[in-house]
Amino acid sequence: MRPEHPIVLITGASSGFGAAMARLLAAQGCHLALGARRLDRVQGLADALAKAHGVQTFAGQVDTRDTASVNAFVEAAAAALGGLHVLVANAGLASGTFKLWETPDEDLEAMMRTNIEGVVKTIRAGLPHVRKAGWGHVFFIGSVAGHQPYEGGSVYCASKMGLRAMAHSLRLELNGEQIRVTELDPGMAETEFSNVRLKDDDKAAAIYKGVKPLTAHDVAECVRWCLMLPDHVNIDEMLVKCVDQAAPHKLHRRV
Ligand code: NDP
Ligand code: 8X3
Repeated sequence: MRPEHPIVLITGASSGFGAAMARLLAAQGCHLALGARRLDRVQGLADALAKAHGVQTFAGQVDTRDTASVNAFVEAAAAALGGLHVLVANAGLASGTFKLWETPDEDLEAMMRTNIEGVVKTIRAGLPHVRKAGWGHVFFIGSVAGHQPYEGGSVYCASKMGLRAMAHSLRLELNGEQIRVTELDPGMAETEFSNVRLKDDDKAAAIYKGVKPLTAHDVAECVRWCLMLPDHVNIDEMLVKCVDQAAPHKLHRRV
């Protein structure tokens, strides 16, 4: 049965989509477990949201690439909050814009380990708690890149296509249980994503020049909507782009 105040675990909550989801879901009365490598950021956010909304929060340092780190974070979160109902596998990144044959090992590993392995490790650790609760929801944060590959994005696009496969498989594997599985695939949104990808703030800012991209709040609103729908309704996939982006590389720029 749906709890009055679902307990939601979000990875990548120190920035962008994850932080926006935390803000929006705390305002809905959800209790929150927030994880990222930058503990100061998630701790500050967790403390502020607990104070502002009277919800319980837990903040933990986690590197989703590392099994021991993920397991410790998830177990500490579940112990502190009394279980888990919702998992948001959001932590992820693109690293570089290399052509396939140019991709350095370091960037290849960063993307595949975070976007594929990190998602598996997060859900693998959290799912026993969700199943124990008997009601839950798992969100995979994919990308338009998982639908339409583009030049300079082969590994990132592959990781997000792989994530789509995992979401499909998990939904089949959980059929018969009251656990919804949603794959949310945003298009371009102005967060720290491009700063991380390009390692250059000026180049990152140029990506959004003349365009009105999605905001992190827009994406968080999609999660809130999927979560608040009646229990028998599952949004399998949601592809959401700003109006200016008809396809990853088909952008309407005003300047
Ligand atoms: P941000 O860079 O703003 O946020 C990424 C978050 O992931 C940060 O909180 C970061 O925290 C966390 N993270 C990265 N690596 C790890 C790790 N190894 N362990 C734990 N946490 C990690 O980008 P977005 O909010 O935009 O990205 C969130 C998700 O959305 C990603 O999966 C991205 O691929 C996807 N996405 C983004 C789009 C965009 O245009 N912005 C569009 C479509 C999808 P920390 O560094 O503190 O660990
Ligand atoms: C991020 C959006 O278009 O840069 O996933 O791949 S895009």
